[in-house]
Amino acid sequence: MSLDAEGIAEVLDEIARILELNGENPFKIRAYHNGARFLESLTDDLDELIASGRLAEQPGIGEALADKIAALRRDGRLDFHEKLRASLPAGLLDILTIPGVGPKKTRALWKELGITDIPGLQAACQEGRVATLKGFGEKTQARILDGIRNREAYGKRHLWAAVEPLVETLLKGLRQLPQVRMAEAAGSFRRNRETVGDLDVIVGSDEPRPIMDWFVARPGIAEVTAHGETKSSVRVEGGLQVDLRVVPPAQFFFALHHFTGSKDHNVAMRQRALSMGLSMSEWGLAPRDPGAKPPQAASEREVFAALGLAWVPPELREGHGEIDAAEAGALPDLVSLADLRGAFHNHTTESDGKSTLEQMAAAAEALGWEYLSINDHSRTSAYAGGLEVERLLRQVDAIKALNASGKFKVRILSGSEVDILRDGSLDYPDDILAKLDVVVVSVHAGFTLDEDEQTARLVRALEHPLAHILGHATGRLLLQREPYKVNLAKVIDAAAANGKSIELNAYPRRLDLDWTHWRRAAEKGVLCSINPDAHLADHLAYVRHGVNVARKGWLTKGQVLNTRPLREVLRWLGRR
Ligand code: DGT
Ligand code: CA
Ligand code: CA
Ligand code: ZN
Repeated sequence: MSLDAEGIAEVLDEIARILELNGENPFKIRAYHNGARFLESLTDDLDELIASGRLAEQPGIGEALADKIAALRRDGRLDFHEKLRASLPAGLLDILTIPGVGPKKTRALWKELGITDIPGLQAACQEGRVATLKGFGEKTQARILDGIRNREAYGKRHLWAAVEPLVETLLKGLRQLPQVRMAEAAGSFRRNRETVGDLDVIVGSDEPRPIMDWFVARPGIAEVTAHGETKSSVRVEGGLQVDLRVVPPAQFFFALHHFTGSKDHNVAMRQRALSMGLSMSEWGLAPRDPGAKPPQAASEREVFAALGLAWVPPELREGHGEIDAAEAGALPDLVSLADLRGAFHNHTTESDGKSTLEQMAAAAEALGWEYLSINDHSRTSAYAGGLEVERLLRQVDAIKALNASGKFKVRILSGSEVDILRDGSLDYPDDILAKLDVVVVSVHAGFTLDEDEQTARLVRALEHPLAHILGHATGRLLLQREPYKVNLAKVIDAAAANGKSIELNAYPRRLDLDWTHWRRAAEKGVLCSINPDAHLADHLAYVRHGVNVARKGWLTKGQVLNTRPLREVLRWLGRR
């Protein structure tokens, strides 16, 4: 593969940077930069220059550089360049991509502090070592840290819950503009994906220009990456990209449907349209017969109706059989937030929570719940203030007393988030577990067991007669920590066989068990518990995120344990 002039210029610039990192002679370094600038501004034909031998005569080029350029043109690579690259620690060139950190600074970091990659640099900044270097100081150190953080943010997806506030302000602002007829968020955000790559917003209007101008002038925008007639893109502080498209109102619902996706869903819709003699795009539905009238849509429901389908809720549009279900009238009646009557798995100040038992009870009461289960950590999770048996029993008594006091109408259930130990046994003896209303069992250590061991461990915990609910089944932290290796099919089977519930942990960074597993789990008869894992009274509201994901997993009210009234829940728990 050969390189064009621009590609060759990039290689020459990189050679110059490596030479500078190696502390080479400045004239040599400049020669490569000059060569790169020459190539970038080249208007003559490069092949002709090489073939005629005139390349070496160009200002600032010379024989040696001309040979290298010719080799890069011919082979697309250069031994000299590759050897230079190999002479450096692998992560060193990455450091150069941080704004304000050039070759000189990078060389100092490398030679003085032994820093050879970005994680090493970040750690050194956090420890304050970079500020002590000659020519750096506190300000530079802080700027480098910011640069690293932004670099990460830019490359990353974003938690759904972190994007939501922006969506709300943006839609509110758009809908107040006189030119805006309709405005909705689309894409992965509308589909309730747990993370969002970029945010897609669709507006219906006949007057796009002022909307575009308004959009790119929003506060909190770090960079305007496109400002067009009907489409603009910005990067907001924190790194999220937002794409805004304006379409004529008559196209709005077709565009909204198209840009909601997913791609797989769109492909299936387009195939269905074709089989009906229609071609489908973001512009609308066009009949193959030129004499026929194109279908119109005054709502998204009418887009689906034009294809003979019931409206598919956006969260189901993943190409997982939703179109067949829509055709058969077999779409699930999805669970909603209003269906919840309480929640399990909540922490208090007794372990690592920040709100007291009474504050938690008051918050649950304010939500109109019938019950709230307190499940502080067990003794092995000492790092999280796990409760020794004595303290757990005192908490059970305190909860009894609170319920008896009549201070709150909400019924507090006593429980624990009991550690599943390495061998799958539980962290309290059975006679203690038997005193609790709700036993949530969770893994908090031993993430590195191999898949068979981890699976056997979870299965054993689920077989424990006193366990009720498996907490955060895979231990994942979205955008932070991968799930541990475990055979979820076997875990789901074990839960079904033993009549246990699996949690849908509603903490925005967990949302574990993942939405992709719920349909199968529910079909096997596993009850879902949508649990906030609250560490603060305000966190009880996280159940909202859990409901979003439960809907994405096709779950109905009947498949979620905490939609049931207290009486039924107590019966299910074996506490009546
Ligand atoms: P993201 O941004 O990675 O979280 O995921 P999405 O689903 O928001 O993807 P994005 O922003 O690339 O595109 C938004 C929607 O637009 C996508 O779900 C479906 C539609 N779309 C985009 N590109 C294509 C395409 O090449 N083919 C089809 N059929 N649809 C597309
Ligand atoms: Ca998107
Ligand atoms: Ca997009
Ligand atoms: Zn936990």
